[in-house]
Amino acid sequence: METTNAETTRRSFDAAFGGEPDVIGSAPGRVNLIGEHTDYNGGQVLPLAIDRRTWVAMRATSGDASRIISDDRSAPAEFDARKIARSGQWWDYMTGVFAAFGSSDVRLPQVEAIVTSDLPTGSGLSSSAALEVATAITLARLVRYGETFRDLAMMSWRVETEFVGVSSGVMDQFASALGERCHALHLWCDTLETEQVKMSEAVLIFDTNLPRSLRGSQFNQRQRECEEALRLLRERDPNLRNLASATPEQVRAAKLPGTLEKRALHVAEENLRVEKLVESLKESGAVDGELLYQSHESLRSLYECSTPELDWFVDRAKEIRGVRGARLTGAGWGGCAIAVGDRGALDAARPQLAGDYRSRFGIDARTWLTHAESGARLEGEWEGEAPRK
Ligand code: NG1
Repeated sequence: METTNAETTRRSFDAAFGGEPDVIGSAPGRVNLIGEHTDYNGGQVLPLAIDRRTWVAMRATSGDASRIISDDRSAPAEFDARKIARSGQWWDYMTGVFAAFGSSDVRLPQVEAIVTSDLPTGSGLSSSAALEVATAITLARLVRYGETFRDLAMMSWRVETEFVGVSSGVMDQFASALGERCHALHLWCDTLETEQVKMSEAVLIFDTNLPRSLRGSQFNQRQRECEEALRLLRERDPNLRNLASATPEQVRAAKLPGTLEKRALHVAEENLRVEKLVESLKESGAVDGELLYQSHESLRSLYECSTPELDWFVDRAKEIRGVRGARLTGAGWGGCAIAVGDRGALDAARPQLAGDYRSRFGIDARTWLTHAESGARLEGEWEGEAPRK
């Protein structure tokens, strides 16, 4: 993918609309280090913002229609910023943000905007959250809305769940908005408390490039199973806050029907693993890789969201010297896995892993070496001005 940055975005804006944008904002994708399928169960997660991002350059116009162009050559969006309707198109992630601003007291101008990105879509790196958050901070600056990045992350999450209609937890938007360079974001998804945890290790992202056809239906089914498990656990303990706050002992003692017990055990144990991994990072600055392997095994056998391709990657990663841990990341049923360890070893292993994967499954994997990067930001001269982190 071509190099994209604030400057190339500014030039693309000039080429498309003539002249300078009023504001440029950007927001990154994310990978989750640990804490999988815990966010919508009120648990803890530990994502990091990655070094791939989406930029939005925007200018207010006096016309009576708005126009957004995307550099990936998908159809441009034309809409009335004051009368937003859901379209089922890619720009819903952006116009949903306009709708959210419009429902507060802010009078929105019409806009011209361009979107550029070096973040792959549809791979489980949260390109949709990046687009929502980049739009939210850019529009907030344009209309001088006094919200914090945290508020804008919440707003972006509501766009995803209520406007676009994808039910998910808050992890993606928070990671994209609040991530910091060389830190993972420890987020409690029930209280929305956050903590920055130092994390300077290299992360290899391995995209299995599998069609995620089962993901939607299976993900929704898991959410329903978790709700049902929580309902049954509450019959014994009405004060149980959420599924992630149940202890593994409590889950076992409840003698839930087999499938529900497996789902609930994964969530309860995974939540504890997040705490342990945070401890290991604070104590030694290194990721306890064993916890990543345990997380994967639990996702495979209890949550049943892995695939042979993801399992293959984790098994292969174990054989590489310098790799300390690996697991699937994101919802599963395809998508990405990660390996953490020595940067040189991870980088050197990429061609071999991709080649072996191709021989084994006949699919071209994509790999990226990444690290914790800064979350959403206003670019250039707008840097440091409201909205605030
Ligand atoms: P992916 O598969 O990376 O989109 C999804 C959810 C997250 C979280 C993880 C599982 C969406 C947009 N995101 O991530 O909020 O629930 O699964 O931990 O559905």
